[in-house]
Amino acid sequence: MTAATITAYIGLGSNLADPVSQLKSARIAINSLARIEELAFSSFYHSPPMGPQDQPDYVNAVMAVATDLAALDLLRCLQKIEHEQGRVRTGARWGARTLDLDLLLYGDQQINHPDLIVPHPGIGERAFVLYPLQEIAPALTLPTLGDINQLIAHCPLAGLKKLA
Ligand code: ROI
Repeated sequence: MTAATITAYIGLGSNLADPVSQLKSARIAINSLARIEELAFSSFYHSPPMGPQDQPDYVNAVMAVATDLAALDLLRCLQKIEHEQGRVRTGARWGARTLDLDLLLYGDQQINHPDLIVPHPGIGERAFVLYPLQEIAPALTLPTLGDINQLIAHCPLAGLKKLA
């Protein structure tokens, strides 16, 4: 990778069609992208749905990668993997999904683009993002949001459980 290598964090989530397999396949797909290298991958976490409750529980994880892809190019790659793994956007906001890949952080950059907001909105309050993120980046400072440990201190587990 070039000198312009950035550490990015990707949130993975699924609550349909064997979520653990969905996340394992997504990890393989991300690793087979050009110009991306995995740095770390968290445990899998079981989490009750945030938002509408009439949907299955989720499995979530967070992955750190080194990349010299531009943030929007990385986003497009992640969206392509979502579609390849059968994600259908039903139009229902916050509904069940086979695979959700969120670009959580891209180095220490703040991005406000019509297609991409980084840090990903809401991550400061989401147990299913913060706990796996802390597992792989225990000393992280998030742009605009601050110390991961401070965020965790104010974020109840909300039923989040690490899978064995
Ligand atoms: N809830 C949980 N627990 N995990 C998710 O990944 C997740 N993703 C979403 C919504 C529907 C907001 N709820 C979630 O997009």
